[in-house]
Amino acid sequence: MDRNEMIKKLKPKLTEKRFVHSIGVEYTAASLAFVHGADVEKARVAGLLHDCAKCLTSEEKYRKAKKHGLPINRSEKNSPDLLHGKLGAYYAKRKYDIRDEEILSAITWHTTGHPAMSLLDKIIFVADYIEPNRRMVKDLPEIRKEAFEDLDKCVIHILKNTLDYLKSKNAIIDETTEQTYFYYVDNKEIEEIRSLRR
Ligand code: DGI
Ligand code: FE
Ligand code: FE
Repeated sequence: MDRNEMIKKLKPKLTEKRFVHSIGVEYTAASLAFVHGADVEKARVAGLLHDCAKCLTSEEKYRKAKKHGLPINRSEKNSPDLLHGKLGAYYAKRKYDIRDEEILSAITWHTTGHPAMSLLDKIIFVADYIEPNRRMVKDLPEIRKEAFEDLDKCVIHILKNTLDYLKSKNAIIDETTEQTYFYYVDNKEIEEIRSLRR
């Protein structure tokens, strides 16, 4: 399926705002792929489709995820919007004919992140947060700079701010979001210790 065909299918599934965001993530992911040496085409496709299941209602997300046999954890049961990554990957495969596991993984994990993400996973996770149409959030200019200079530092910064935000709202925190944060904080520390020894 070429890009025009994907867009023709995707546009009616999203609100205008969500569609504009998706194009923003597509191009931001491509730019990050240039800098970090990832596959630009895969970054574009994953960016374009990452929120393809976002504009269903919470009930629909829960119902469709259940119907298609996707695993649903406790926090997803409480906040079914969290399912739009997994459900999005399902639709990317079934409705947009995406067979590439790297693209499907990046879509699956774009909201919570995941410990030991691939380069493409990280690019989509970050592009989603920094794309130009995103409304201003705390530290965004700094986070945008980090995205092109130190991707892991940027991932940590985004997760830290997301966790702080969720805690301030008393929202239920998905264990994957928290595990991802600790994974990258630990990983960075280990890297720093190694570089001191050299
Ligand atoms: O779909 P987008 O809005 O483009 O971005 P996204 O897929 O990153 O979703 C963002 C929302 O997800 C934001 O409101 C915070 C929320 N979120 C991220 N991690 C968690 C979470 N919500 C809950 N309840 N728990 C989490 O661990
Ligand atoms: Fe999303
Ligand atoms: Fe998004």
